[in-house]
Amino acid sequence: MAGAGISTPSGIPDFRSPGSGLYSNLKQYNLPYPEAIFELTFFFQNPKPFFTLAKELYPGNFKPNMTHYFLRLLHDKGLLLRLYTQNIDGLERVSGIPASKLVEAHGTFASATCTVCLRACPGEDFWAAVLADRVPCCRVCTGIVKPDVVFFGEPLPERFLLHVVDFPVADLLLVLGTSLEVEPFASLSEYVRHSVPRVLINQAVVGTFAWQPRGRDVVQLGDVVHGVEKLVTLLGWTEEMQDLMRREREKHPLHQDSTIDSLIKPSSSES
Ligand code: CNA
Repeated sequence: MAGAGISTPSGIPDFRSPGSGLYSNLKQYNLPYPEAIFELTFFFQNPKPFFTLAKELYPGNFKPNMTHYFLRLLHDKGLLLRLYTQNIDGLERVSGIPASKLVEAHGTFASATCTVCLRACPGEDFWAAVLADRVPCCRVCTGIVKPDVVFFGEPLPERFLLHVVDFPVADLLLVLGTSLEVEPFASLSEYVRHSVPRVLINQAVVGTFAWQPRGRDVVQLGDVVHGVEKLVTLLGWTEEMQDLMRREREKHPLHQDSTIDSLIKPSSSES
């Protein structure tokens, strides 16, 4: 299970970290409250803040870090049953984990749909508009096109139901970089058998690790990359990890050296 904390080392802020989190940095958008950026009612009134965020998360602006590549290595070794992620940045896909192994529980920017006629919108149309600071509209009916990111109150993708078959057969649960505050995702951490070790690597003790800990829980506090590095060393996988990262970084050089700073500090014309 993964959350925004696995992508902060790639330069994408999480939601809830005080000071650096996205929610505490959205004031300049005059949102009635931070969560409004992911609410349909607000989106239809003013889609601009959301599309500013979308532009920042344009595939290619950020690259996976060691945590994503560690999960990829688990897959290469045949050890990854499934990766349940709350992230919408697509870095799990970029790291080379196949879609069949992924449950993007809160959706993805990889596809987009018209909010009126529900037709799929070609990615190139959608991104051309977003990168030009225009609100993307459907070619057919001119309705606003929204990426397939799950907003508050929207149903989760059908693949989320895979948890019914995955969690009872898992023999290890890794929980990485999440506050375990968003349901129903957070409760997945309780669905592995009680004999199964659960490993939390996070800045803070969260969710059931805090209020209903189990005897075989392991908690590694601090930076997620540091925690993963430690695990990789203990497993004796350091060299393989470095080889994989070297190969992948050659394949995926950054399109541009961007950070999400421009979202946090928009130009005065936008504020
Ligand atoms: P969150 O609620 O913001 O929590 C993040 C957690 O990660 C917190 O407990 C932090 O302490 C911890 N954390 C942050 N950085 C690190 C680090 N370097 N090392 C260790 N721990 C760290 O995020 P969740 O994912 O739990 O919340 C669910 C929301 C966040 C989902 O709906 C996502 O779509 C959404 N989100 C996604 C992204 C992304 O795609 N990268 C970014 C921001 C928010």
